[in-house]
Amino acid sequence: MSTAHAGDEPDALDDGRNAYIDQFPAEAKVIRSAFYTSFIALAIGAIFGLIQTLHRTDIVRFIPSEMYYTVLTAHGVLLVVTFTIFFLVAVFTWAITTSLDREVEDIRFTWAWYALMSLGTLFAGIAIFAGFTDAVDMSADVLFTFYAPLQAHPLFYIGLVLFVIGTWLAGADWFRSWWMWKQENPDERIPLPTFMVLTTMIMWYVATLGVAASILLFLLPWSLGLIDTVNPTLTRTLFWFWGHPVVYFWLMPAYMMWYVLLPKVSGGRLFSDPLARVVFVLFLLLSTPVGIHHQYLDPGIAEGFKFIAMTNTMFLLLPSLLTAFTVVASMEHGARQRGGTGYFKWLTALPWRDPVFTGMALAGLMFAAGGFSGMINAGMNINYLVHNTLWVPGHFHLTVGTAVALTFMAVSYWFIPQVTGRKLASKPIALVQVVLWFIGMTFMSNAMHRGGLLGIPRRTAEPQYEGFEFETAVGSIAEIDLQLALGGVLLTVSTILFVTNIAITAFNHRAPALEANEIPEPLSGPQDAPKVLDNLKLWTAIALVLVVLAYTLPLGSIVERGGLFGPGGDAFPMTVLSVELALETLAGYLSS
Ligand code: HAS
Ligand code: CU
Repeated sequence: MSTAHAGDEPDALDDGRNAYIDQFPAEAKVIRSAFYTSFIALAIGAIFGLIQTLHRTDIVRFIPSEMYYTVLTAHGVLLVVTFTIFFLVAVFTWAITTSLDREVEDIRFTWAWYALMSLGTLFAGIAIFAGFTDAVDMSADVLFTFYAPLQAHPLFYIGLVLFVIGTWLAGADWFRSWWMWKQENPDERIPLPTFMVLTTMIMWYVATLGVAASILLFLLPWSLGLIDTVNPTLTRTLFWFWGHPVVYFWLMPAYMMWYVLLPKVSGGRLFSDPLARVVFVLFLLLSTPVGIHHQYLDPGIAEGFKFIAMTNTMFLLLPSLLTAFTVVASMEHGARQRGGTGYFKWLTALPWRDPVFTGMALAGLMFAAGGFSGMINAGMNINYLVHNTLWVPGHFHLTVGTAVALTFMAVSYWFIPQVTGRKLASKPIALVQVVLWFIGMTFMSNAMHRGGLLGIPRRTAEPQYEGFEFETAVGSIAEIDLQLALGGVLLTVSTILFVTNIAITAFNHRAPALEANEIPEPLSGPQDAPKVLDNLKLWTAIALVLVVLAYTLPLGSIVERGGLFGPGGDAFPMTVLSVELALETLAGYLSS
């Protein structure tokens, strides 16, 4: 593992030879492609975001309201699936190669999963964008939560399947690297970044079982016309089986950045490697058996099961609270290395002019608020107040929309020079960009939370009901709308600054000197972590047991009550008919 103590002589630093692109030129190419794909999705997704805020607040309407769901689906899918997950695969490939200090086993395989993910995105994208025109009979206005009764064109589901298989293969690639490394280093602890990748991927393998079952057994056959009904509660439950853990699939790479890169750019070292391992193990164990907290208001699931999901969710706060502690402690260590003193005065010694640092620190700060609104969501009774209101988008624009997105943008200013060898086009603009995101999101998410408490619904082009006035205790609806729109505009400006800065960097001249691609050693290293933490088989087994415990009874009772294919729904005659039809066509074709 390439490591260096922060206090060491910067022998390898600044000689321009130890950047990632110099160490792993072939991998740098794949990583670059994944980053660029991710940023294209960000740019397009952001435009739809602006259209929505201006539409909902009735300030400017670019589209007829009937098109709102198409816009919202494109916004959601491009940002929370394409932007985040392409970014993740880039960062994870970097983490594996850097921390194991070895190339991928077969670069063609790496390109293959990248290609499969891209193809999946293309298919799903075509289905979504076709919704904008009547020229083709195709649409996928199903929102990023694509469960029944909304139905998409089969191409949308096929695209998702290819995309997910792509991520599975990516995971296989990383596991293989680790396995080969382990044969050569049987007695060594798993390097921390690799440990984070592996635990995240095991969590992902478990979680995707739900969405795979939902798409392959129900939604895809249903949209192909092979079965004529589905059980909506069942597909919703299978969706949330995956739909909650996917939020940690976005968060865990951001956490990796807070654990690995933030201490480094703060000028210090990670406070504790063992605590970081505990956090990732807890996410692996607890991310999946909580999905029902998205269904507190769903009829057809007994209260007891909801209560269990709530209890598990409250336990799941622990890894984030541990993270808050460890990450702030590491920042403090960095600040003190830089001469910071006092109880709080050390904060001023941090490198606030560095966009990589400031972006991540502001993302963390906002996540403290986002985590808090998450705790409120998670309370079963208080959830009744906020569910399906604008409060929920307020919550997730702080979490995925800031903790994750702002961290990703901030670290891009470090990564893009590393994987291209080029000089960052403008550091001051980068700094303005991250601060602007923070300010824009403060306006937008605060307004969303407040609006939600008044009962303004989410996911509608026309939030104002006719003949009904929302009552505000402070301010007015007009003022909330204005803040929402102002926030949306600032976020758009911030995105434009980000994408332009990165695009110019990609074509910029070669950086004369780049920082070395090294990860400082933690203050308390893996030698202080109990060996059992690295026992991936054990954690996988426990994670599976918890999932079985949390889901068997609810799924069983949903199927018992509503039927596997919905009340009265019977898949088999349709399937048999379609097979018969296919055989007849084939026979006709052969005999002609
Ligand atoms: Fe959530 C709904 C509960 C975290 C995303 N969530 C959503 C939806 C999304 C989402 C997208 O229980 C909407 C889905 C839809 O369309 O319907 N969420 C939680 C809880 C947490 C949580 C308990 N959510 C996330 C994360 C997301 C995300 C992370 C994306 C990445 N969420 C819910 C519930 C719902 C929900 C219900 C359903 C609502 C409904 O009714 O529909 C927890 O994981 C949060 C724990 C976090 C903390 C904060 C710790 C603080 C830290 C900051 C450290 C500070 C630093 C900076 C580093 C306890 C780590 C220091 C800086 C200095 C300058 C010193
Ligand atoms: Cu959740």
